[in-house]
Order: sequence, then C-alpha cells, then structure tokens
Amino acid sequence: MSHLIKTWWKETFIYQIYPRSFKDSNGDGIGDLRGITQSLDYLKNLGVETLWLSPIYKSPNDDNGYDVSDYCDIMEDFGTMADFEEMLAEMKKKDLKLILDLVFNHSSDEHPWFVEARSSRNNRYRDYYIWSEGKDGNPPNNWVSFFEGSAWEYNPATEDYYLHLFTKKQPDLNWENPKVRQELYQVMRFWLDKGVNGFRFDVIPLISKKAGLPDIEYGDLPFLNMIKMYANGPKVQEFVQEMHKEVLQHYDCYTVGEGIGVFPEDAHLYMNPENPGLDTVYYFDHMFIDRDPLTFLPTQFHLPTLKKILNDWDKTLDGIGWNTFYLGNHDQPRLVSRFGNDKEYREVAAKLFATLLFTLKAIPFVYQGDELGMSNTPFYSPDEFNDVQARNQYAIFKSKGSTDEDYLRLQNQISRDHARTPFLWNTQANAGFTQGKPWLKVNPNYTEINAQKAQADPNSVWHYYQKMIQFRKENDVLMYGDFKDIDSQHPQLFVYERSLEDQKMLIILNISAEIHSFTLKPENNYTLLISNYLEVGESNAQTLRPYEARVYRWV
Ligand code: TEU
Ligand code: CA
Repeated sequence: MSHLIKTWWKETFIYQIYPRSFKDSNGDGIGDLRGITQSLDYLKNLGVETLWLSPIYKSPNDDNGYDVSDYCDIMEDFGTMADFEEMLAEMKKKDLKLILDLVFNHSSDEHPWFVEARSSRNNRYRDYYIWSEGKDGNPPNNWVSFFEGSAWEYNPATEDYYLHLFTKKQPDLNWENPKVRQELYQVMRFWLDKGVNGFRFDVIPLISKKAGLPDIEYGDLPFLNMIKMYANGPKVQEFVQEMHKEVLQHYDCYTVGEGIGVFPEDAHLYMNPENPGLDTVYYFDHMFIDRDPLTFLPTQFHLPTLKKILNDWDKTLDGIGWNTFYLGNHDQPRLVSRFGNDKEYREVAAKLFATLLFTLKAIPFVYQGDELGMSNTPFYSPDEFNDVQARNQYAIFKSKGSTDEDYLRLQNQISRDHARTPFLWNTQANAGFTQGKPWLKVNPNYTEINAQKAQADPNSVWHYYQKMIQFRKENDVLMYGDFKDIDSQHPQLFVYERSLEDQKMLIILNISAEIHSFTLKPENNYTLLISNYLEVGESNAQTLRPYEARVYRWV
C-alpha cells in the first residue's frame, strides 16, 4: 500500500510565489528575488516549508517568464544569479525547500536555439523545433493555440511553419530529438546541483505530439477535443520515465507535472511505481466545473461534480501515486471570488476553502495571497490587463464586433490577471508591494485586506491558515489516512471522513451562503477540533451557517 511509504513531500504543502507580483526590493515596480529573500520570515511565520516559484529564468516576458530564452540564467527584472544563490542559501538556513518551474514544452523564440533554428533549413538546431510545410498557402493543419489563433506561424527564412501551442513567441520544442532531451536534462542537473528540491513541469502532457499531426475534429466540445489532441501523446510516458532514469532518480527531489489534459485514466502514464516518472500531477478537471464546455464562459459551480472528480482521482491513485489539490494559481481568478463569496462572507469562505485544502488526501497547493483571502481585482478598462491571453482575447472580441462592456464583464470573472495583481503587504502606497509604479494595478481593497492587518488580528484568514497548516502537520490521518465521501450527491454540503487505523476525522463543509443541517451519528462520540466561526455553540450543534466548516475527531 503506497500510502504507508512516508516521504517529506507527502507531508508538506506547497506555497506558490509569482515572483513578479510578490515583493519589489528596488522600486522598479516588479517583484524580484531579493524581495522574496526579504519575505522569508513572513513565510516561515505562516508555516511554509516548501516554495514553488513561477519561472525566474531569462525571458523576454511575452508570457511572463513562461517563455524562456536561457534556462540557466536569471531574468533581469528579477535580479542576478548571485541574488538567486543568496535567496537559496537563506532558504536553506530557514529549512525551506525550493521547487522551480521548468517550461520544457516550448522555449522563447528569442532562445538562441530558436534564433539559429529559424535562420535556415540546414541549421544544426533546426530539429530542436517542430516544422511543417503549409497547405496551399495555409498552415499545415487546423490546430489552434491556447492563446487564440492558429498554432502555426510562418517563418519567411525557411518558407515553412513552426508549431506553437501557446503564443507565437513560444515555439514548441521537439522532444523526439534526443539532443533536445539531453539539453533539458542538463538544465535539470544544473539546478538540482545548486540544491533545489524539485520541479514543477509546465504543461508536461503536451511534450509528445500525435504522429502525423492530424486535424482536430472540434465538434461540439472544441476545447476538450483540442486538449485530447495535444495531451498524453504517444511518447509522453517514455519521455518522463527517461527523465526519471537519467536525472530525477539521482536526487532526493519532488516533482509535479502540470497536468493539463490528464484525466484519471491517463494518470498511469506519469505515475508508475514499477517504472517511475513523476511523483505527482496537478490535474485540471475541477477548473472546468464552472465553465461552459462549449464556450468556456463561466457557469454555476456544481459541488457534486467536484466530489466526483475528487473520488475518481482518489480511487485512481490508490497504490500507484499520490494526489495534489489546489483551488487557484497564477492562471486562475481568486478562489474566494470564484468558488465562494468575496462580499459579506469573504472571510468565512476563505477559511472554509483552507479547511478543504488541508483536510483532503492530497498535497495542498496554496497560491500567494490566498492566506489573506485576497479577492478578484475590479478592472475598468481593457488596457488595465497585462496578460497575453486577455490581450489576445480582446483583439478577437473586437474583430467579432463585441463591445468593451462585454469584454470587461467576461474578464472581470475569468482573467488570469486577478491572481497576478500585487501581493497586499500593508496599507502604505501600492499596498507596500513597491516604492515605484507597480507593473500591474493593485487591488484597491488593500486598505482592508493586507498581511500586516491580518497578522495583527488573531481571527484573520491568515491565522486560520497558520492553524490549518499546523493541524495537518500534527495529524498523520490528514496526510496519510483514507478518504471517504459521505454524501456524494448533496449540492451544498461536502462531508467526508479521513481515517488511519484508530484515528478518525469527520469534515463538514457548507459550501453555500444558505443554512443547512447535518445529523451526527448518535452512536459515535464527536469532539470538535476546528471551526471557522468564532461562536460554535454546542460542539455537536448540527446547524451549519453560511460557509461554515467544522472538523471533528470521532470514536
Ligand atoms: O499553463 C497551461 C495552461 O493550459 C494555461 O495556459 C491555461 O490554458 C490557461 O491559463 C487557461 O486560462 C501553463 C502556465 O501555468 C501558464 O501560465 C502559461 O501561460 C502556459 O503554461 C504556457 O507556458
Ligand atoms: Ca524589482
């Protein structure tokens, strides 16, 4: 039984930092590595043990660092290699672990490999990327990019097209070429030898392309059909297993693959005790619950669907791997606004989701600012957005004759920039993020929501996170115990048990603004351990208030 094998990474949680938006140390308006180094005490106080940094490598920033032009150097905006070494040394002193974000499906078009590759058909780097002839003056096939428009770009010097599943400044690397794989393994060794503790692999399911690059049948579910074409290609398993054999097995490190397009039936491609690849994947299923499958527009969140996803993954991974769980990251709107309530119930809702994150059988991923209950930022004009995805969508909206109002209504719900607005430190100018002009607007609610205020208030969301972090650490049952969903169909209550030998916990979450009742079994004896409301009344009171969360021990 895999759950009996204990490892450090099953017991930790991952705190994600988006360096551009965390803390600016030099007044240029952009967060940086020194800003992170200066903030380590804040993170330690919260109970953080493991940090994942979104990409910090040299990049022209077409997609904020997810377009890398040198995998072994630091982005100028973020500092120097010396700043990195200092940051890592300080982390080690404080017993913090560091996970880097490797973007290996594509590089930047400004990476020297691509600069060479695009210069002529017989360049030695040509096969580092994916090229194809056009069809009668059109792109080679009907593949579209995740960021809108054809996934092919014409290159005049070679008179053919290169593939880019993201922007045209993010050409896809050709993993079929063993030289490419060796270069990337060398990058991994470079960082592991410096002492980093693991990697998050960006869009790893996309690295192996379907043979012959056939057209997509978009049909009624265009987004899903597109993902099915791009993800889990024929050699993905071979590639991740090779990566493990060549590099990962030689280090004590943790890996998580960003699992776009990985559904439970695909998990075995990445996780396999007999022939290991990655330790975990970070699946996307629940990011689609509140999105229309056809248009991808926001729809009502449906709790039984979330439960089904959690149950399916739990069953799938039993014995073959380990789970992760998140509700937000740098690509998603703020979780409290999206799944909960960012008005009168903002604090209890944020605490409820913290309870969910830290009591499931999965490594919790917390995105910076979620410990403050940070909410979506109101955007009033299309040019307030920075994200390349939002900017591309604007061009498409305009070309279809839609209004700015329609665009703003949509982006105010789904934009990735909600997560990317600066971290709210205090009530000083720009929420204490920078002394200069911030690269992206600051959420105006920083006078109410900020780290300084939260740390001073013992009932804040911040203190609740601190408590939940500690609580999980102290209870093996929360890390290793079995998960059992009690009522999979209830539309608003999520009730589940965790059990490990004689340790048993019952978690009750009211994921709604309504009042609900729940009956505890009279034959058992329950002790309330955690609640997100101050007044709990009788410890076995069975009326749950809006967004109320409770954790009981029972015998
Ligand atoms: O994201 C992968 C991904 O699929 C997202 O781009 C997703 O389609 C989009 O956010 C939905 O709104 C990873 C990174 O997390 C993201 O920041 C990068 O832009 C992308 O890969 C390309 O590297
Ligand atoms: Ca800076």
